Amino acid sequence: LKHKSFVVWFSGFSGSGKSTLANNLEVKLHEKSIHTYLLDGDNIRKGINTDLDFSEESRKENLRRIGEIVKLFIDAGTVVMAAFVSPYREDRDKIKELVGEENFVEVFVNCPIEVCEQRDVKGLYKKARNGEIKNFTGISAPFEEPLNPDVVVKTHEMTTDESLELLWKTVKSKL
Ligand code: GGZ
Repeated sequence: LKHKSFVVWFSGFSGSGKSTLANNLEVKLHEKSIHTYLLDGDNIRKGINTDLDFSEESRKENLRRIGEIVKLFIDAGTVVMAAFVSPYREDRDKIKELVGEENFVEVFVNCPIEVCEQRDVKGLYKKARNGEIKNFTGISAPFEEPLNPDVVVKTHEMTTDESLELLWKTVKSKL
C-alpha cells in the first residue's frame, strides 16, 4: 500500500490527552494497513534523551533531537505520531521547517490547564504545586499556543471518538 509519510505533531499540557489521541489515531491507521511509529516521552526521554531535564535549554535540545529522529522516520516512509508538550513555538516551527511543512500536521491539544490539573492522572500537578517539581508547564513554566495549527482538539469538550473523527478528517487528506 503506497502512502505519503509525514508527522502528526501533538502539543499541549501534561494530561491534555496527547498520548491517548496519538494511540487512537495509530489504531485507526493500522486498520488501514498503514505502518506508524509513536514517539513520546516514554521512549525518548527514557532513552536517547535521558541526559535532559525540563529546563528551557533541555526542552529545546529534546525537541531538536526529536526533530532529527522524526525526519529519519519520514525519510524511511513512516507515518509518525509525536506527542510532546513542546511548549516553545520556535522549536515546533523549526521542526516544521526541517521536515517540510507539507510533512507536518500540527495538532494543538487545547485542554485548559485547570482541567489538566483536575485530572492529574500521574499526580505531577500536585508535585508541581508543592514545589517538588520545578519548571512545570502551565504551573511554573510557559506554554506558547500554536498560532496556526491544522487541527485544534478541545479534549475537555469532546469524547475521544469525536476528537478522533475531527483529527481523521485532516490526517486522511495527507495519505
Ligand atoms: C512538564 C513534565 C515535567 C515538567 C516531568 N514540565 O504527562 P506526562 O508527564 O507523561 O508528560 C509530561 C512529560 C513532558 O515531557 P516532554 O518531552 O513532552 O516535554 S517537552 O516537550 O517540554 O520537552 C510529564 C513529564 O514529562 N514531566 N516534569 N517540569 N512535563
